[in-house]
Amino acid sequence: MSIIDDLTWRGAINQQTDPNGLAKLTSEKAIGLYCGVDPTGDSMHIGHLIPFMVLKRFQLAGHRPVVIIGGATGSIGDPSGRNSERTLQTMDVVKENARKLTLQMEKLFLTGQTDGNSFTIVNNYEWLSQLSLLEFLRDYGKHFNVNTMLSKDIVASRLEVGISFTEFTYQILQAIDFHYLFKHHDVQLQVGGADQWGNITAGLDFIRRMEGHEAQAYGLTIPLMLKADGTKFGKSAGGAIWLDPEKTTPYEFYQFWLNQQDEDVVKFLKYFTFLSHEEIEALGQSVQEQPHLRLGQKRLAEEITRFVHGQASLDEAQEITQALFTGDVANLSAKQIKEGFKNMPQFTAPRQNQNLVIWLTEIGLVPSRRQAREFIANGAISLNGEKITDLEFELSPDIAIGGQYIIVRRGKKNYYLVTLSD
Ligand code: 485
Repeated sequence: MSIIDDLTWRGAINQQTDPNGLAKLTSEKAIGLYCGVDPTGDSMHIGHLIPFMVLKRFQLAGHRPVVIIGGATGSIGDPSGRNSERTLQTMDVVKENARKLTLQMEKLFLTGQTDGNSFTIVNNYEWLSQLSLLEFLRDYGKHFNVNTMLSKDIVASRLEVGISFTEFTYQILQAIDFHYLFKHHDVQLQVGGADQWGNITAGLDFIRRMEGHEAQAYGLTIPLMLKADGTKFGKSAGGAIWLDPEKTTPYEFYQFWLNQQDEDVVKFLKYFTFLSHEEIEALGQSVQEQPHLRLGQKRLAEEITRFVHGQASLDEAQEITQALFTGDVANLSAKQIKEGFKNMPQFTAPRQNQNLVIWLTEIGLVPSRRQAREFIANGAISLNGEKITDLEFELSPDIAIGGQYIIVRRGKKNYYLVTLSD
């Protein structure tokens, strides 16, 4: 199956500038293609992953992906999809963000790669920062028609509230990039999310102006991801799902995928895994016939966590998941506890021996001693995985995991993390 047919099957194509031309070209030879990202933040999130996984699919099919880190464009900010002017960030912040995104990108494209696979990463600050004002106006600006620029959705939708000359000019910068990569990296295709259509077509127009009408360059966009229930994709209660393990731990990342609705699983397997069509269809059947097994969700969470964070982090995430499910938490490491309990209720307790009933009420975990006694007598309380039913139980700080943590579980599902203070 051709790469374009595969993308179509995955539902990953929104618009194409010339579907037949691109299908023909990609079946005839290995092409260069690119997608850009702006370092407006210090990490990518899972929404960014979709176009880059499309690039990766091209790479696996023998094509040559190029990634642009927008050190220059990111210092301006794309007006696409925003209804108000951005506040400029300092160049230092943009630079630091660019460094972080470059590392994330290298991890995605280089890990587990065999030598044959080509991958290039460039920063558009390299060439865009070299343009002088007069060069910009004479060699580039002259080829852009303001009427066409105004008609782009992104600009048109901003005319009422206003748009600065700076943001208005953004599309020219992205167009210069496409032309630059066309000339210097033999790139013939730009990929992006649906909101990038206007910028991508601006680049194609510019390439044709400069290189003639026969120039073979193409654009392809990916649909905006929606969930079956209409809510926004990619957000959890705690906000965006980041690729940076410091911002979203691998355990949280794994859990996010594990908890997806049955209705969304097949769509996500198609977008976020490299599993074959047969494997995805079999998982889809399992989700329909035996939804309680959650095989689709499990496989999805495994594949994408391994791809983004590696096997070791996946193993840890699964160990934490398993321990919290069975209640057998005593063998978790301090690091695993920190990850797994990040979003659970937290308490602190002084490092001293104390009667359990008093301890539970004094740290505020249970509202009254009467209730604490009731819970304990009913066998509802366990400490680090061990059920305590003795009302006279004397709690010693020695039981803390890593000298720091005591995990309290009440009933089957309620976990609390108590950190001993010094
Ligand atoms: O030559 C280019 C320079 C910069 C860009 C692209 C080509 C970045 C682009 N203008 C942009 O703003 N991208 C967004 C970003 O950086 O967060 C998002 C898009 C989304 C998808 C994703 O990047 O909104 O649709 O393309 C990778």
